[in-house]
Amino acid sequence: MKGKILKLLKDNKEDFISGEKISQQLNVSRTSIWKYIKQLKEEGYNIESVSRKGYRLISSPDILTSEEITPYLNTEYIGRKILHFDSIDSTNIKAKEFAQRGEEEGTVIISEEQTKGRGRLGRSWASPKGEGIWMSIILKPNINPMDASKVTQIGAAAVCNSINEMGIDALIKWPNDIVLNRKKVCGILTEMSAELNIINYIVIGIGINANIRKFPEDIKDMATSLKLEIGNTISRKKLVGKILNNFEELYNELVNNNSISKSLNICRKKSILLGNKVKIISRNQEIIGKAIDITNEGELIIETENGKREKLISGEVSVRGLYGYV
Ligand code: BT5
Repeated sequence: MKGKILKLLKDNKEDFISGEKISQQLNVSRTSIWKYIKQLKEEGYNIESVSRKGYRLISSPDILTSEEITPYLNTEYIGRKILHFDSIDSTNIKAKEFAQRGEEEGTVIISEEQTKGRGRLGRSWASPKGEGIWMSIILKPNINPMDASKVTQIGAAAVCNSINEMGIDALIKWPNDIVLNRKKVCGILTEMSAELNIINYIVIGIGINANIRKFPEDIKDMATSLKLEIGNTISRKKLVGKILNNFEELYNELVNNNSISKSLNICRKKSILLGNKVKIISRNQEIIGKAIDITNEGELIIETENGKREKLISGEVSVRGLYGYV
């Protein structure tokens, strides 16, 4: 009901809408309307109330709720349900709990802040309040569990495309980073629950440093935000809308045609690695070589100094350039 009242206010932004009209249109009592308006005000909506005239929405807060994101969506099922939190440990952890309990494919968990944001291999992810996009999408594809890492490539392509659509020239560092001016602006963490042959669910967590102004000392040299690079505050809800739209289109190719060719084309075209010398750091060794290509399966091909070619599956290794971080 709160969402419906908000929609009425948004649709009548130019004028006051009377309590009576809201009550008639939504079949809700005047007292309830008053309570919902109070809640909306607490969430940061600036709503003018004038007796005998009614209510008028003056401004909306910059929060990533379903009501704020839905107007930017043209998806069928991705993001049609958004669960928004003010502060939680990690959207991936929450998404896995929901997926486990039967939550449908496409549901998105977003939090303004994560207190235990997670990176790969138990690393942590800085997720300050209101300054980033910390979200996870629940997926239930009918694909081979071996192909789950392809979802990371889809996510990277969707994020990179969306940032590019905002006129910002981001690149992809295989397999899971988006990079701007040689610093990390986004990380992706794909997690899965599966049996031998079937996937129970996949959770793809996307963390974007949208409007972060200052980073902790330990990552300040490798991390950046869109705001720091372009000098403007960006609209987080618009960017979330774009990402979910792009994601659905690219993900549909995987579920319908068992292919990620569109995503891979973006990953290749926007790769910061291809053609460059890179250092592969795996658990027990380091390899130096040239990044040659990304295969149709999403693996990175490296040519080592003795001319040998190696295929790397995402998640297996970290890739760093020889100079600096990327
Ligand atoms: C990643 O791991 O890049 C995956 C990050 C995924 C974060 C999202 S946010 C929503 C969802 N919920 C979660 O709990 N996680 C996902 P990895 O490649 O392992 O990189 C982690 C490393 O990046 C850390 O060890 C730091 O060095 C660095 N780092 C931490 N926070 C960062 C930030 N905000 N921006 C850039 N780099 C960061």
